[in-house]
Amino acid sequence: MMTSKNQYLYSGIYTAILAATFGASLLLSACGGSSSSGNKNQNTNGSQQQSDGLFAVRGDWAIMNGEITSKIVEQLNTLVKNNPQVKTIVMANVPGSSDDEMNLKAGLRLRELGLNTYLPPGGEIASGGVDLFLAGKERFAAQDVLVGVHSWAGDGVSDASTLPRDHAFHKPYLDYYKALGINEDFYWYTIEAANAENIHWMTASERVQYGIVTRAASNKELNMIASTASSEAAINGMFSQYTWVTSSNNKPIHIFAVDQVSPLQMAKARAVMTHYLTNVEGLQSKNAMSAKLGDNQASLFMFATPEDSEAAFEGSLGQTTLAQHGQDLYASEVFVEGSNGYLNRSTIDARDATYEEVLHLVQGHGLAPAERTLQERIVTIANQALADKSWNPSQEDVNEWQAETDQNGYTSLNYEYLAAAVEGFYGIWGYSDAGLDGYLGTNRTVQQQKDPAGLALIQDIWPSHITTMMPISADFAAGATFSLQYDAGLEYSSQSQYLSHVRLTGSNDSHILGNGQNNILQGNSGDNRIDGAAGDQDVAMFAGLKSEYQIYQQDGAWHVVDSVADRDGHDVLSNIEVLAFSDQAVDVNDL
Ligand SMILES: [Ca+2]
Ligand SMILES: [Ca+2]
Repeated sequence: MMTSKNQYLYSGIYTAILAATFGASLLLSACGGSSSSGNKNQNTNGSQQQSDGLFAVRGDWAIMNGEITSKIVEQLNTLVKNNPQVKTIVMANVPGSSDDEMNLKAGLRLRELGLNTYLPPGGEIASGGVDLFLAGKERFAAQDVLVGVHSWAGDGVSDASTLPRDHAFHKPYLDYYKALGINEDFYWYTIEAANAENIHWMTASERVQYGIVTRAASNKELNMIASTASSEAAINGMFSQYTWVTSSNNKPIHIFAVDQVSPLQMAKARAVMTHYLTNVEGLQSKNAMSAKLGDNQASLFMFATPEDSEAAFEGSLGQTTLAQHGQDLYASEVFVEGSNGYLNRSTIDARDATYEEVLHLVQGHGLAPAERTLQERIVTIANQALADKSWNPSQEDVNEWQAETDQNGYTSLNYEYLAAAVEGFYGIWGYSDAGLDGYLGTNRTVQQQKDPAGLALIQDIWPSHITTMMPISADFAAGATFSLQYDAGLEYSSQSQYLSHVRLTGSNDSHILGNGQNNILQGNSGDNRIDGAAGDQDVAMFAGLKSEYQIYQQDGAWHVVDSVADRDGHDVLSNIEVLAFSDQAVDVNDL
């Protein structure tokens, strides 16, 4: 009698949001649905991936993407047999099952194995996917997740809600929930919540009422962190945090971090890496360099200090295979947007090296080996910039860089030049009269005058604005407005003018001013003013379902008031065209 429970659809606006938040490659694997042939073909990872593609293993996490089929019990058994270390099934996007009978068997097996289930940031489960999630011994979730339920139909039944409650067809589900310790009220609620053709996204209070999750995800879990992301003991012992960027050939480009690196610093490094690897129409394709990074198992290693990094590379980390294609970055040189270092860079004795170090990884282990013609062009322009003194490193540095030859046969000189030119392009040195290693192009106007070939090079590869979502530090002060527009009175705005999408974190009552881009902006749990400024598709994002907010217009501004405490607060919006909730995006003209 078992039928299928399945439903999932994305609207266009979520495609844009997911692209900004996770990058295009992760977007693909997150964009599934029973009618899409995509989710069976997308997970073609390397050795860590099961051949059938439902699970991708990262240390003790198994990341699940796609529809549940009649093979689910077999897939689960294969997963734990081949990966006995797996403790948690991360349900990134599981839209439903095509075989409920096998799905419920798999759930009982999952519980028997004592596995946990996790709904990561942006995670979505619906229908049969929810049934499997409930089998987790411990079930935890990020805040911005979707849990969809509905009734079932089939085997001559138009809708389960039309059957009497003592009908035998209900029994397998009731027995299943009972075995898992879930109250049978949940089953009756699901078949009334929406018919089989529709879906009901559970509100925050419904998720609490029916015990969907047993606890919230911790900060580290939110960053998809595992202490055993790699099988190499040296890495396991050193790094407590892990995340990754998915390459164009669907392999992980690793980001490891020690305890002292904050989750937002990791998020920034990931956003910068994703930006470098995002395809933009009309510009250099990133597919080949991204695939090369994936093939190389490229790794960014985030340490507290340069001394820690040096000790690690001279020690056991240097012996690992991952270190062969590794790049380090220190917590002391990652300035999260809105943090003190970011806001007051001219007054502190440090600089934000995120763009530089992540670029070194992308170029050295992706671009240079995969795009030889482009790499040769970079070398030529670097030599020219050095000769005509638009770039002025010390002779000592030049000597040192020219003595270092990498795996691609290039010296360090061109890597250092490209970083200087990219930092100039994205305004990182806009407050100063000289950039990295004396690079004169501290803004695009000067870059055009002093280093036109360098400017043209960058504009052929990367877009004018950062394409990914940047988090703003929880320290950004209450009452202050984070500006994405250039303002001579705001030193940091030489850089922030090139951002497109930002989200406030923490709980301060701080504000955001967008720019001429179509911005995607998100407040924090405080009361925020969010201004999209120019642009005809500025989006304000909210964590919950539309039904959980009171929305009204007052004095020409939209007020959006969250009914769930400590989540989105009371935000006031101007020049915003779209409100994006976790279940739907709404044009303000339709409110
Ligand atoms: Ca805008
Ligand atoms: Ca808010």
